[in-house]
Order: sequence, then C-alpha cells, then structure tokens
Amino acid sequence: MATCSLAQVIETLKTQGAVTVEGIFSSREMTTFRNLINRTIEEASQVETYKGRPTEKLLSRAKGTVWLVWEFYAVCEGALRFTRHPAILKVLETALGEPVIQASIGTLFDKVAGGDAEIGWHQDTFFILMPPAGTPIDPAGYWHQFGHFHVRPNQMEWVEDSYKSTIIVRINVDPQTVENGCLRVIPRSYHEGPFELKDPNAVAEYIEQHEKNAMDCVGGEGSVTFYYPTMLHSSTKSSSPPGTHRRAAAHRVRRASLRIPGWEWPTDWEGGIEPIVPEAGFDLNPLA
Ligand SMILES: O=C(O)CCC(=O)C(=O)O
Repeated sequence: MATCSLAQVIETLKTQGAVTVEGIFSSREMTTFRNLINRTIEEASQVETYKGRPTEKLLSRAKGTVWLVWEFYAVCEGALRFTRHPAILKVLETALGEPVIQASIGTLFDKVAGGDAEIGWHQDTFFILMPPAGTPIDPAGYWHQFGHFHVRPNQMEWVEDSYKSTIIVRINVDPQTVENGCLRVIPRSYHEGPFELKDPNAVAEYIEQHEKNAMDCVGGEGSVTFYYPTMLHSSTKSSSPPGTHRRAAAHRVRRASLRIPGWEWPTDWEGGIEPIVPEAGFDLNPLA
C-alpha cells in the first residue's frame, strides 16, 4: 500500500483504509527523532513521575523493554513539530476535507527484538473526550487515563460513523519490516464500522473470512502510514536480531468540525484545540 501522488494516496486510503507514503522525513530527521525518543525513555525510566505523569502509567513494558510511551507528544519535547510536516497535513486535510485537529496526544511504539510485544486483531474504537462542565459522569465504566475518558461506540450517541472523520498517523522512525513486526491491517475492514456495535461473533467471523487478505504495512525509515481507527490491525513479535528497535509514533487527527454529541474534546493539551498549522523547514516533501 505504498504509493506516491496525492491523488493515489487519497484513493488508496479511502478504498483500502490504509496507505504508506515513503520519504516524508530524511534519515537525518529520523536520527534526531530517535535521539529525542531515547532521551525521553531514559529520563522517564529513572524517575517515578515524569512531566506530571506517573512513570508506571506512562511507560508500558514487554519483557523488560519499554514498548509503549503513552501521551508521547506531551512528554517528548521537540517531537510534536514532526506531526506538522506539510505532506502529512496535505494528506489529512484532503482526505477529511477541512482543517484538522489532533484527537490524541500520541503513543510511541518501540518494539524491541527480544521483548515479547505483540498485539492481536483489533480496532481503535474509542474517542478521547471529556464530559461537558457540570455533567457528572461515573468514570467507572470508562478506560480513564491521565484525566481523559476513552469513550467507546456504545457509550456515545451514534449520528454518523465519526471514525471515518478521524485518521491515525504513524511516523515510521525506523524501517518497518515483516521481521521486526510491522503493523498488519485487513484492507477495507474500516468500511465495517465498529464491530462492537454488531453481533458478538461478527469480528471473529470477519477475521476468519478476510485474514488471508491481510497486508503488512512495510515502510522505510521516515515513511508515514495513515489509516482509519476502525481498520482491523495487529502486529506480531519481532524476529529481528536481539536489541533491534522498530519505533513508530502514532497520533490521531480529526476533522476540525467533528463533534461527538454529549461530549467535549479535551482542551488541556497543546494541539487539541486549534487546527494544525503546517511547519516549514523539513528536508523533504514527496507531495509538494
Ligand atoms: O505498533 C504496533 O505494533 C501496534 C500498534 C497498535 O496496535 C495500535 O496502534 O493500536
């Protein structure tokens, strides 16, 4: 699913549900990004609270390796500007038809060979939201992380497929290969909407019928993968030489006018309020 002209990128994204664009960042830029990641993980690993967040919640481990950094762009100073690359914004704004706003702070996946990080088929069927001021909501029914509610499809009013108004952006800091456990997707699965709203057997039946079509989202260093949150996706353990890293930083973006009835977007973090403005000064732009 790697492709190049903007029209092809949008066509592939909308039909297949995922697309990888090569050469958005240079090797030099990815070395900078990698250094920022390494410093963040090293600093956070030495303290109990890092940038206001308990480290045990901020970092998730797989066999002693740090495999996830939650709220990545809030704690990794200097990394957020990479999300504002003009080519990334061009894809998002063309696909969603209007300016876009960040809908998640971002998660870093640092899959280290020798760790056991892997994840089965799933959709990312939640929105990170807040109840409107003065509306008491029992947090017990929600995945509640760093003060935000993760609201699932059966917990919100369903006026449209809002997941189609949001796109996940993965900056592929290292090459993504079958050996190092790249993301896998089932093409077109996002057209199904959230399986949680269907018959309880629907997802298993769909996977059984369509897993044979699964695609490996392989990509070079500095490529970017775009996909819809309701794409069925998974990733297997790395079989690369021990110590090899497969880093990818993912954040979610929504069209600026999207509203989820009964809920508010969080306003307590940079990027979640105003439409994203592209930044200048990047080495490459394959979509210019
Ligand atoms: O990066 C990976 O290996 C898994 C990513 C994933 O499952 C997710 O973003 O929900």
